[in-house]
Amino acid sequence: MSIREILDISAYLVVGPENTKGRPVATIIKDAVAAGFTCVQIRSKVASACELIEMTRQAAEVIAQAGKANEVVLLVNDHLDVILAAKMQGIKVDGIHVGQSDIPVEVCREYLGEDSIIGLSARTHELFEYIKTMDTSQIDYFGAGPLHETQTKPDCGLDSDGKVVTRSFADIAKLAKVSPIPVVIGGGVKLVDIPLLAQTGVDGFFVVSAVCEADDPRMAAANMVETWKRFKANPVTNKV
Ligand code: TZP
Ligand code: MG
Repeated sequence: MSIREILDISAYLVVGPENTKGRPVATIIKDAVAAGFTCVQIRSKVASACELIEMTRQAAEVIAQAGKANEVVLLVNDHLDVILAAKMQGIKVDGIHVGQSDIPVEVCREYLGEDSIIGLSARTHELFEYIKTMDTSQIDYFGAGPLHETQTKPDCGLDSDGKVVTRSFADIAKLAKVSPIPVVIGGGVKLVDIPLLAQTGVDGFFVVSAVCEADDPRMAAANMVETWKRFKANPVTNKV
């Protein structure tokens, strides 16, 4: 079965060496995967291509060691070249996550082939326009947000007036309803947000700091996964 068919973005970790409080990226990924995270994206604005390839190798190893190579998806942010190099070295990397000003989706698809995952992020209001006007058939999911302003990516949601525009649960629910492809929401997401987010109808949440900066990343990840599952399974009877 194609990795695109088993894609599960319900609990999605984004991680790079600048996010882990000095702890190895592979250790954080190991904890998150053990706790039930379903998707991992390597994202770094400081690491070199070589370092990114090495991080991807280690991430693939810890996912395989957990017995989840065909279950947990491994993606790299932006760097198509890193993914191609990693694949040439036999590393199991499943696809790319790009923003609207990164390498175009069509180019990613051409180089990565039909059996790779391509995620695209954009501001929530831009996604409404995108859905109306663009062909989404080459994209596997949308990343959107921010739910809250976040120090991890201070420019997330920044408008032309220099103000950060966050998204309401109502906006997110509307996006979930109109999107032809799965939607994952992030940007300042913490455990306390999970119940309402799960009830918007989106397919998942993504986090950096809530797990990567936690004193106990495994416990933080497990609490988020458990809460998400609980509120997805039974949104009405659970109390927020
Ligand atoms: N893309 C949009 S917001 C964001 C990314 C990578 C960072 C989210 O980080 P945090 O720490 O979960 O707010
Ligand atoms: Mg990008």
